[in-house]
Amino acid sequence: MEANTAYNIKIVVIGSSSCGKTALCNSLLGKPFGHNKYSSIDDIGVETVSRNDRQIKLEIHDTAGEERYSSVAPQFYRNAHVIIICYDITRKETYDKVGFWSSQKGIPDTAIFFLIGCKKDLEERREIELTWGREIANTLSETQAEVKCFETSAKENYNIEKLKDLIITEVFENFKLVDLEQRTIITEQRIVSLSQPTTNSSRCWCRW
Ligand SMILES: Nc1nc2c(ncn2[C@@H]2O[C@H](COP(=O)(O)OP(=O)(O)OP(=O)(O)O)[C@@H](O)[C@H]2O)c(=O)[nH]1
Ligand SMILES: [Mg+2]
Repeated sequence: MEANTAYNIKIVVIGSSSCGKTALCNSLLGKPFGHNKYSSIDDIGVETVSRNDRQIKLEIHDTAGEERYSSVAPQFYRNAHVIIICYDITRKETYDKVGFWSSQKGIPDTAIFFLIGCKKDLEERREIELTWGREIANTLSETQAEVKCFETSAKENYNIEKLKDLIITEVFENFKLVDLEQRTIITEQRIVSLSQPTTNSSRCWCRW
């Protein structure tokens, strides 16, 4: 009976200002690369994909990395299945902040982490080697499940499908199906949850 069941994967994308979060989110959502002039405010996009007869909604939460929003409100992480921590391979200071972002208050213990080095196409300006990214991912893996690290380019659509596929594979391997059954609807203004993730499925509540 899985064929008609919709599953929902909540993904929160975090990292320092201008490291490429919004461009990555747009790529995951199949939107073309464009030069973003403005810093993001928190934003949500949804991409529906089909895998093995399963309809899967990737609910992608983009966040603002500006200093004045130097952390993300804990409730933003509620029920997140996946946390993508981004850094910019051309700016070491964004790599140095990975530890800060990984230890944000509110990130569920069960969340699966990906560490993504953005802007791989800018090789001539590279400051961070992939091996450095993998080192920090290994360090993070000491306190949570294995953290996968690789590089993407939103501009050249490089490794975007790989990231999407790995997210789906990892989530279906690590979460029970009941934890993924769709329990939110997206309205123009907000996401309304239709059930509690744990016991009381009759109660309604809003994420914000
Ligand atoms: N060459 C190249 N530039 C990129 C890539 N991704 C993002 N950029 C550029 O880097 C700048 C910042 O990208 P954003 O995606 O807005 O960064 P952000 O992390 O969302 O920034 P904030 O919302 O301010 O925290 C923009 O000028 C993008 O066009 C990429 O893969 N390659
Ligand atoms: Mg942004």
